[in-house]
Amino acid sequence: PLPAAGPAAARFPEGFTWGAATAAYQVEGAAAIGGRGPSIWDTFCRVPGAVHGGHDGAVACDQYHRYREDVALLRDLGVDSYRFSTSWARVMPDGRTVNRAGLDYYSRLVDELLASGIAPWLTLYHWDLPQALEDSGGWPARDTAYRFAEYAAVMHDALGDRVRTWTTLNEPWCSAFLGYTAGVHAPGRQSPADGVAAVHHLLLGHGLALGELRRRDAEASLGITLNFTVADPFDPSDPADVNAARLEDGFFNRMFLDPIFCGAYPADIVDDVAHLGLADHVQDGDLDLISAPIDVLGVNYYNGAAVSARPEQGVPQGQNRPDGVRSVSEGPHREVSPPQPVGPVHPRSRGLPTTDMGWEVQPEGLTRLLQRLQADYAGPRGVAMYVTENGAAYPDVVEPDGSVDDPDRIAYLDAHLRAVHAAIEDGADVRGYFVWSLLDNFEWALGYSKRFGIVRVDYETQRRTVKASGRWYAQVAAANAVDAVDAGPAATPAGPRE
Ligand code: PNW
Repeated sequence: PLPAAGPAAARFPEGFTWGAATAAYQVEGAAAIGGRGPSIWDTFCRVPGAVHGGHDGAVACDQYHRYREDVALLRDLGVDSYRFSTSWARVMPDGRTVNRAGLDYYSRLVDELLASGIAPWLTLYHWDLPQALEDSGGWPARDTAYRFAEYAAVMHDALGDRVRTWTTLNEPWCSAFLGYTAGVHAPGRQSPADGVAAVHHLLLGHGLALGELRRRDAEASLGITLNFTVADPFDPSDPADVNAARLEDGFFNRMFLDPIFCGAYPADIVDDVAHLGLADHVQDGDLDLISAPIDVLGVNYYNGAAVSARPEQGVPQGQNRPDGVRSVSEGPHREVSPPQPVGPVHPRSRGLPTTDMGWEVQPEGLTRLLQRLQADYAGPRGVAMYVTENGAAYPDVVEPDGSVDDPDRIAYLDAHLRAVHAAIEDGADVRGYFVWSLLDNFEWALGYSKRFGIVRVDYETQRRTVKASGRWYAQVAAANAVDAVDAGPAATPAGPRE
């Protein structure tokens, strides 16, 4: 057939991975079942005002009991890989002692995936620290990094015969700065010094865990997932805004990329945080562990931001952030500092369309990000990149017949996949894409109020309904291409396989 008007088909390289992602606390539920211990998110959810509506992950999507159904969904969608995280507190309820029943759950999940032809992509840490380890100091304490390495070893001993891709941490920026500096995520501390200490000990934990995994398994693909922004000065002619963009890029991106890929914290940021004691935590040999070679870099991208040294008129410090801080700033606990331990950095609206999170939709930022990572970090080290999260929250339209229309999500995914494709055309070594998320789920401080799924979850009945975006994604995965014909909000829902 003749190509339709509009954007051309974007065909992905042979063997490109099509996946979907979730995280343990956001989907599993069964918080008190099978010997699981409490994590910092169980505790945080009970702090009045911390989480929208007082929601928690006690039941979530009940994936612990419904994993067979969810794996069947993945198979019907035709994806190759499932990115999930394991709950440290399920496997080691006090952070130290192994709980067989917890390991058995992940073993069943992995077997079910493999039996369905879906590769498990395992993340060891997606924010749910065992509460016992928070009680002994949490990530600002060096000991937590050694406990994390022990946990990695336990997981590999149990699943290493079947799981071939392992990532250590998901988004340490969020753990450190949303959890320990802004206080909008668990454990809710508000300390710039704790945030900086947490950065180093999270990265040290990554390095130590990497060593344990590598020692056991020379063949596996090992890596880490980071979340990135693309920071532009709001007014490029204003040196104060240029400095704000430097800080935003420095704390979000370079503070993690530079130690991992270059074995050193960025010099400008080291100066900026000198008064917060970063150097006191860094011991001889730490940066060698942190910069040990990885095979894969997980790239999470939702949006970039224009930042300024001056706040938008009428928008107080710390609000209008790309992290949902605005939406959770009503409670008593929530009068927060911004996540950067050093400022001023104020995100400023560019008037772009926004998602239900208030995040600006900026697909070209993803192309620029991947180009930069290829040129400056992953490329020179021969590290393959995977987009491990990308997606959007939008309110669904549930039709009278129960079907779910989500044209905005299709448009978002279509535009971002084209942005990935453009980066690949330009030489970026991107090997796969995981949509966030397979399911609507517990969106952290925003509870169940935001829906990211390509599959809708009815939280009353736990019924799953594949949304129009899910059917669209299945077609894309099957074709290995974003097609001109079914692009954009006017997409016609079709069966999962054609
Ligand atoms: C990621 N930011 O969180 C997480 O990995 C997911 O668990 C989460 O559900 C998803 O994105 C959607 O929020 C982020 O402030 C939280 O830039 C905050 C930011 C980025 C990602």
